[in-house]
Amino acid sequence: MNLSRRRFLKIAGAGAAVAATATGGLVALGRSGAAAAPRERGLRTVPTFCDVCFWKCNAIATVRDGALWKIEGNPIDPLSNGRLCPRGTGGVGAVSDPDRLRTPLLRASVRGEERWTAVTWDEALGYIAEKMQDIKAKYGPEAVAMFSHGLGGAFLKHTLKAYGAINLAAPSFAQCRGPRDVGFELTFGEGIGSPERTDIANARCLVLIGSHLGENMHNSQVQELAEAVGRGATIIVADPRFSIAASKAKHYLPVKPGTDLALLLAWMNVLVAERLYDQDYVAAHGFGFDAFAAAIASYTPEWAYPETGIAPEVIRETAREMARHRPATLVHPGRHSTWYGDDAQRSRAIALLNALLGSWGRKGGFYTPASMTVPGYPYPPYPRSGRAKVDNPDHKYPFASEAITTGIRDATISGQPYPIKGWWVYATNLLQALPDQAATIEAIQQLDLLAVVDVVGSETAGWADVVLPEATYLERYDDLNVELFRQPFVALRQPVVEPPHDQKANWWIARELALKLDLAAFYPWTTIEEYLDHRLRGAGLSLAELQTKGLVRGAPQPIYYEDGVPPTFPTPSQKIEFYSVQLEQKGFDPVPRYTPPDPGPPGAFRLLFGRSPVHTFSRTQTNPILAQAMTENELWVNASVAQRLGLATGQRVRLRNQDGVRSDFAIKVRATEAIRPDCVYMVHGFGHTAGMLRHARGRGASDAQLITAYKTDPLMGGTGMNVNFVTIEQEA
Ligand SMILES: Nc1nc2c(c(=O)[nH]1)N[C@H]1C(S)=C(S)[C@@H](COP(=O)(O)OP(=O)(O)OC[C@H]3O[C@@H](n4cnc5c(=O)[nH]c(N)nc54)[C@H](O)[C@@H]3O)O[C@H]1N2
Ligand SMILES: Nc1nc2c(c(=O)[nH]1)N[C@H]1C(S)=C(S)[C@@H](COP(=O)(O)OP(=O)(O)OC[C@H]3O[C@@H](n4cnc5c(=O)[nH]c(N)nc54)[C@H](O)[C@@H]3O)O[C@H]1N2
Ligand code: SF4
Ligand SMILES: [Mo]
Repeated sequence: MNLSRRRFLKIAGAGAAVAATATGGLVALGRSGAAAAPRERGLRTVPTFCDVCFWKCNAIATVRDGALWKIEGNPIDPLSNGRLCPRGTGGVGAVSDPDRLRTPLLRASVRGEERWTAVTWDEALGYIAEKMQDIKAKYGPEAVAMFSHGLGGAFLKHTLKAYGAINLAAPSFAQCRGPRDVGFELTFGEGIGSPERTDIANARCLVLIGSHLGENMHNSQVQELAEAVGRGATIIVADPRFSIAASKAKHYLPVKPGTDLALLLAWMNVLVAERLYDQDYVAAHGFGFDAFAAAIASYTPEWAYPETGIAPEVIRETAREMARHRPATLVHPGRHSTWYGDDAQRSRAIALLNALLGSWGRKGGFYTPASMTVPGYPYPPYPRSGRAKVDNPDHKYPFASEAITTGIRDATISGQPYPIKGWWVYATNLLQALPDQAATIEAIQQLDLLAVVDVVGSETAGWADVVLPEATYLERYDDLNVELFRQPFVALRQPVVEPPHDQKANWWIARELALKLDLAAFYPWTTIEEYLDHRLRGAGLSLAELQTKGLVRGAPQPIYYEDGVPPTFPTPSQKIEFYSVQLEQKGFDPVPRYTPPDPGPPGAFRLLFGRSPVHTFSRTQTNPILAQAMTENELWVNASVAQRLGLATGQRVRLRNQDGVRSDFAIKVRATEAIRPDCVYMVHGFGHTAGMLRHARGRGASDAQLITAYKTDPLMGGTGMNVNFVTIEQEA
């Protein structure tokens, strides 16, 4: 197909399904629904799994008279135990969201102006395929990169790999859990994964460092935290902000932001100096303990006090409390761990503290997850590339175990080590998820093609050449979820209702694209049902069974050392590495060493951010049900600071960061004792600027806009984002 821009504009004239203005007020009219079918009557239920976040709770949706009515937990689901979080229940609003994309859109003006032409799927995918073939001819297939987040990207990744693409990344590594997984891999040989292998259910002492469970609503963990509190487990929370978790804690440590590594080293110092650690466990499984002990000998609680602001007695008392309950003392590894740029080493210190407590592999600590064997679909092999990936040239970050989004962005800007000319963006809003928005836009300006697949018109979609509207998770099949958890299971996502307009499922988009790229050999199946049934039959199951039950559980397996799991540590020494020779060989500290954080400009506050229990990142603000639960975010400011600055709760302010960037929109002050005076805090995901997000635009402030600075982790390329400082400006 050869469609020029002119032809598209003509189509707009004829089809005219969308009217848009440069100021961003897009009115998507879409096509009218299909010819009226006889209306469905009565109630029916459909099991599926949630996609409002990546915990993937199994759910049962109820349809009443043909319309989606409610979503509840699936009682046979070990993840949700039959109960969803507020976002999962509010997922109903994803279907009725008034800001949904309705039809494919082609850019009709300069990038970022959000002027669009409505086109057919055939035209949109034809245009993209032609651009991709041009890029391949000029620069090679490696010049098309893909960013995605979540399970829904699986089929598009498959098409792109078949095309020859090798640069594929998700923000869940370098902007989220990467440092944590690398820190644990360096120590135990294995990462934490998702869902986290944390046995909160059986912990007698739970230590949360930042991890704000209760606001971070990852379902199973929150349920287990509530149970742990109920049965009197000791909770220790270190957080500059008095979080919901802190309100349940026996010990709350209002640690100075960025000094957690000092606290961790001092805790380890106490455990070793007072010989409170699990000596049998360390003797049996540890490598390099003596060198480790020598390296941390100077990190006493008295040393840590001026760094962290936590009194030596409190550090000693909490360390002893941890030792009292070991090995059922779980120092939670957190999830979003890209904080200060020293994050892999901080996470390694968390791993080492757990190692001293003997909690890895033990009940009440970290279990060994179980999974079922469900074979993949037999595809032809992907083409092999002679080029290296662009995100981590010359292994600059030697311990990066996944691709680095910001590395692909850097390569797109510099054209080095080779040009990147196309981006596919699936279910990620790069402008809200990556630090330094200006750099993301600069990279986009180098592209010949930016194709975005989303359910609503995100900021990133606003910069696209082509925007493709996806059916929501309640309107489509996805790939299977073969879960790694305490109890193994395989789960199915399946359509509950039909997409209301011309939205399509990712698998359909991926397959149609492949056909247009002459890659039919990579799609031996025609319908997704065929694909899913083939995979399930390989595991002795069937699609029909999963359609009825939603999930099938596998046989229970031992998950603790004490129940027969063999302790194995796939590190170079095959032991728990208290001292890391591989780090030393690459020029890094073999035992974590503390460097104080940059204090920031005088008079400015460190900008911290986190989660709301009723929203997910920047993806739920247009959902009418969840928007009603929380319309905008607030700025937590210490009460005495607020008084000094003459700020009252509810007053609207703007923020200006160290680089002079001023927040586009005003945010309400929440003056509170529940935060330290040296920092401010907001929930991430608000302050949308996209014109297409008519119902979320301008509500609250965006942390992402103010995160112009970031500090890169030298071990693995993660972007520490808690390194920005703001001053508060009163609105006239
Ligand atoms: N400033 C700042 N940056 C952060 C974070 C932060 O707290 N603050 N958190 C970091 C962390 S921990 C993570 S994991 C990442 C998260 O990063 P992302 O996953 O990129 O999160 P979102 O910004 O919510 O972008 C998700 C996009 O997917 C779209 N979407 C939702 N459902 C569907 C669907 O079914 N199909 C398609 N095609 N699209 C869909 C949404 O509309 C939205 O545009 O961000 C990281 N970056
Ligand atoms: N409702 C809801 N739940 C979610 C998500 C969501 O979008 N919505 N997203 C999910 C995802 S992908 C992730 S990664 C997780 C993120 O959730 P967590 O892994 O819990 O993320 P953190 O970055 O630890 O959370 C921020 C907390 O850290 C504190 N903090 C900030 N700086 C410091 C510091 O220097 N030291 C210490 N000790 N604490 C500090 C903040 O005050 C805040 O309480 O949440 C998950 N759960
Ligand atoms: S934790 Fe909540 S939003 Fe996430 S999958 Fe489970 S129910 Fe859905
Ligand atoms: Mo995350």
